Amino acid sequence: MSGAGALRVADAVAQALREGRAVVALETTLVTHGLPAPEGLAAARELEQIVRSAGAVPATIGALDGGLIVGLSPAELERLAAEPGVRKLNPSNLAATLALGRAGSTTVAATLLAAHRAGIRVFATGGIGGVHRGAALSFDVSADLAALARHPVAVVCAGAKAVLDLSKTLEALETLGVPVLGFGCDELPAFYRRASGLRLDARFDSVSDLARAVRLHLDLAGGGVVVANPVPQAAELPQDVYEASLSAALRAAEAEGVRGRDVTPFLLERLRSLTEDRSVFSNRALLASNARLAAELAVALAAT
Ligand code: PSU
Ligand code: MN
Repeated sequence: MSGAGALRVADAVAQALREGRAVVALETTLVTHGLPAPEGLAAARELEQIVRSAGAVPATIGALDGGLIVGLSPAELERLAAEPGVRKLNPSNLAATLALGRAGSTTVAATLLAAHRAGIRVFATGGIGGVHRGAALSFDVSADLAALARHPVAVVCAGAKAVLDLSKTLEALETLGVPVLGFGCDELPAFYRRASGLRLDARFDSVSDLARAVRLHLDLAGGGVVVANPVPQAAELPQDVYEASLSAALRAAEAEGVRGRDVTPFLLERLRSLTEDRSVFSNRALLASNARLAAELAVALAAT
């Protein structure tokens, strides 16, 4: 282990970074809050394996025993997945959780922070957070957006979660100077669906072209970039299932008065039960696809 302050970088990750080899950061909120147990732990292990098979070193990130760990060991990952009451961490509750020595899983925002501090440039997740529906009244905008503006890391995702207001999310990313680069797509993907009707500025069809654009942005702008990779076709939720379950889940959240950090996990769990686990199948498939692309991107960035 190495690192300053609370940051603890696993030896394999630190060594790969020193040698300029490809490293991919992975988050853990999807393990503890995004997928039902035991799917979360299984997904985390699978993603690490995919990253390795594509020639990169995985660095799964989480908080345990007062440390922000970059590269959880298999035993630490298992502990985090099993621990009751794991906190969902973003930059606003990270330090307090570390100071109290409590366990925490990192959202995209907290993972970006840790990846940046450790010197990792590529990160794979499912979907980023963004502007929630009804944000005009609730002010609920994910900390992921501000973190994307601040940390020069490329986040490979299947767009923003469909439970969000996607058009406002895209507007906010533009305001923050965060590019959204489509990989094999012209529109912002909608997580469970390949398209949203919202056009992107740029499309790339090869990893080497994508890597060139990512490198230019990271070097020039000092902030992050979103790489939008649509869910594989075979794992897309059918349009009717998607629309019916999404509106029912949103109505339930409204009726039950769910607020703040609980909104995303609540909606994901509702979608799971409403779609009879098909949303979880889509989620697992898009995560795997994102991990593969992120590893290829990291390899391309390391090679030049
Ligand atoms: N996408 C998923 N499952 C998740 C998340 C995203 O399919 O659990 C998590 C990510 O960690 C993301 C977080 O950063 O939800 C956003 O939460 P909030 O909207 O409260 O910022
Ligand atoms: Mn929120």
